[in-house]
Amino acid sequence: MLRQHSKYFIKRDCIMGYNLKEILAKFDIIESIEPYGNGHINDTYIAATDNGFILQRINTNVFKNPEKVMENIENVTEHLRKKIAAYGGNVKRETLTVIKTLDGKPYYKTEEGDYFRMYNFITNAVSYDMAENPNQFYQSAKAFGKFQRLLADFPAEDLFETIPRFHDTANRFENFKKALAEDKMGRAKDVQDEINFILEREKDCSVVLDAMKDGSVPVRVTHNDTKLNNVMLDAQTDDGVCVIDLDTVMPGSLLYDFGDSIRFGASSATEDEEDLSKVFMRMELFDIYTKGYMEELSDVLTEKEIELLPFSAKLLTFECGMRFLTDYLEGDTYFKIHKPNHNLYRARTQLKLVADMESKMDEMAAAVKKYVK
Ligand code: ADP
Ligand code: GN1
Ligand code: MG
Repeated sequence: MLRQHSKYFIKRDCIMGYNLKEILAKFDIIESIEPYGNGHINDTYIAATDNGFILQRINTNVFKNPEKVMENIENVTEHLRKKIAAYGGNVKRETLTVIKTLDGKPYYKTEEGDYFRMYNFITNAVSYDMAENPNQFYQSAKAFGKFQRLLADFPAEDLFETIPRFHDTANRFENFKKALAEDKMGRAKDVQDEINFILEREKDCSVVLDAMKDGSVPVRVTHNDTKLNNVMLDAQTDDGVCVIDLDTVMPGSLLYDFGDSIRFGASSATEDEEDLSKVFMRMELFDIYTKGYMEELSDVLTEKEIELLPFSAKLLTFECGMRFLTDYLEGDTYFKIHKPNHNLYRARTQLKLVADMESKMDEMAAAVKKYVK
């Protein structure tokens, strides 16, 4: 929709009510601009094509403190840049670079209070909503694993919690129950099966939280949003190039990162597939992701982390399904939707995946075992 209309709006230097040409000028860039990407949260635009720039409007409904978000991202990318330079990598391609405004700020705040930021465009690289072949998914595992390794010595206490309790699944469960009790839109009556499916699984919510409390699962600096489309792969070789979407880099568990990657990338279908008969977890993709991740990280994983890898896939899928259904019950205020009932379709794929994963826990554990050194 947005794409169809973009040319019309570009003629007026204005997209969706934002005068983006004027905003680009604040970063000292005058180029053509159009909507870009498939993220659910921020508004993303591409400015020019060759060695271009990515302009994003930060979603301040989701990120209440965008200035702190940018402070985190500057600190994290600075840390990554030093590491990449030390091993002789390409600092312009292997991490995001925040482009400052003419007055030296990492964002531009409009008079209306919108926050825009600019990144270098990662050239000759692609992000996928679904892997075209298993190797792409394997490469994404290596990229996220490497990201984890490079940030292992980043001081977690220096990071601002951009979304409090982001992967606190027990708290997500409470929020779900609240949305259900309020039933603002009168939608609960139509989704009783999905609701019951979630309510039956309350006990799963605290497993990782408890393990973090007793220390068997350590707190690490994690990405927390490790969807396949948050990593750029080389357009020719499919090698991992750059982990992007750094808004939620926060202290967390490595299980969140592993689990969320499996949730999204090991599915046989897209996140919003309406035909549920097409949706299941592809065991060969779970296997190859585990291989790539373990190649990068097997020496740092604790015994408990290894034990919980299969469970984390189910947990993060459950959590995401619950979040989609919560948003559906609340009237679609969090995730961007592109059609009626979009969040419901998304919730259904996640719950279908959870059920499938439950039947494959032993197979997943066996796959993990193959890659433990
Ligand atoms: P959201 O938080 O909404 O998911 P992202 O930061 O993930 O936003 O950006 C959305 C999409 O835009 C990504 O999936 C990717 O395809 C593209 N993108 C984002 N940043 C860059 C970049 N620096 N270079 C190239 N493409 C990018
Ligand atoms: C959102 O921003 P994006 O599209 O990469 C969401 C994730 C969800 C994901 C589901 C900040 O990710 O937590 O898992 O959608 N990001 C935020 O697709 O809430
Ligand atoms: Mg994204």
